[in-house]
Amino acid sequence: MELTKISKKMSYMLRHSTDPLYIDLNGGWADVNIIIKALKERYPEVTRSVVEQIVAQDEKGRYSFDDRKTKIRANQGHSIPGMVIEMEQPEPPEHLYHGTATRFLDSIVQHGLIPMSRQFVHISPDFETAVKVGKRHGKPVVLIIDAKRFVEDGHELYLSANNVWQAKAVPPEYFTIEYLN
Ligand code: HQG
Repeated sequence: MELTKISKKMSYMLRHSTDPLYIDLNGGWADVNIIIKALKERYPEVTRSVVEQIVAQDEKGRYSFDDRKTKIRANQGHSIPGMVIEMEQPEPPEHLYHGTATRFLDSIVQHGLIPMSRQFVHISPDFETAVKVGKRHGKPVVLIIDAKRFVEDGHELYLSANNVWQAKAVPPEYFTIEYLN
């Protein structure tokens, strides 16, 4: 069974679909049965146990069930306007990391980090993860973010349920560029 393809479709529905049947803007929760029904239209083999398997095995922890397992949500990465996902705001470590591609650097240095098509700029807890994220876009480069100073200066920094830090924007004075060999 094509679990990755099914997961991509589900991720799209939970993060980007504007069909109000699927998702509650307040919290990002969707009814599991509605999601299964929608997935079945494309992948008839989908059952509740397939969805449970995808949630349990996702290598980035992209999804959560609610306590009763009647609702499901993506933990981060949404683009739906007005959707509010509950996130913690723990004290950050001194530094966090944003992986990107060298071809974006000119613009990033000029404008700072902005969310582009998502609701938030995604920020990794460690350097290696940032390199992986950057590689998705081309030749990777890592921005080292002064997370502690960023928060001390009054900027909001959130932590998603699957350990991805998120900010509305990161101005250039809060990062330095670490080129990779
Ligand atoms: C760049 C994956 C030009 C930004 C990963 C990034 C991650 C700018 C790209 C998650 C810019 C947006 C997110 C500016 C930012 N000018 N480019 N001013 N500001 N950018 O994919 O962080 O598989 O939306 O550096 O694991 O790469 O979706 O964000 O390169 O956690 O679950 O614009 O996606 O997770 O790209 O990745 P993306 P991202 P999932």
